Amino acid sequence: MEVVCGSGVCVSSLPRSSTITRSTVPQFRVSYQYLTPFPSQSHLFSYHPPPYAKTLRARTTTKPAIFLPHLVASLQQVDQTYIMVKPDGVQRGLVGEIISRFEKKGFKLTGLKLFQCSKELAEEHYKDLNQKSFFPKLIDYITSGPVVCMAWEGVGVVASARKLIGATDPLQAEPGTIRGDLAVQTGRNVIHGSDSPENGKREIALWFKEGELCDWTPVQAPWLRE
Ligand code: D4T
Repeated sequence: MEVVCGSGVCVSSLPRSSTITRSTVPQFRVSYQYLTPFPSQSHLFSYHPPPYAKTLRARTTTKPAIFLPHLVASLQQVDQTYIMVKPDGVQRGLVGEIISRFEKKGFKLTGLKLFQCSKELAEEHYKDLNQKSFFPKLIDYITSGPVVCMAWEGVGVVASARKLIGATDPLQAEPGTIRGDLAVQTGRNVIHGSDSPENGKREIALWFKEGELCDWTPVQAPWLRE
């Protein structure tokens, strides 16, 4: 499979500070307006020339090709993650500290509520673990008091949130992570974060009702992403 980079000038080979202009990539006009997110991965395997391409000396390829700007765009995909301050985090007064870490990182909060969850909801949330010996204790713990449910949005938010949270066992979690700084035991590890973009969507749908999420644009957005 070939990566198409305009006239053979590979964008990733340019110095970081390079501005991509017609002079750096003379045969195709590459501009950031083509770096918008695409809904389907299939877009990575085709190149649809801009309307004015007929006037340019267009190169054709018969091989399946990944067009680099499309690939870059796919890496810019906005994801959602479900973050939950567990009952120990609420009881210990860590809610503000935890929210603050995600805010300071630059992710967007789209849902937030204090909530006493039912046994059924906790069991559905952790259904993948229902054969584990610790499952009954886990359900008791999650339902032992209110939790704070949050939906966060951003490019790479799922993986980044897992890094901010740290390892499941707080004693193994790096200092600087939430669990590394604020907890000492797996059974009281203060916070949950979705482990994949798919689970992010699933868990947000599970914990939030329609109308509880807020679609908004933070004023700081242009100061976070170019
Ligand atoms: P969550 O899902 O709460 O974000 O935790 P992790 O993703 O980091 O870890 P996990 O799914 O393996 O575990 C879910 C939950 O179960 C508790 N647990 C886990 C426990 O009480 N004893 C254990 O031995 C393990 C592995 C802690 C987190």
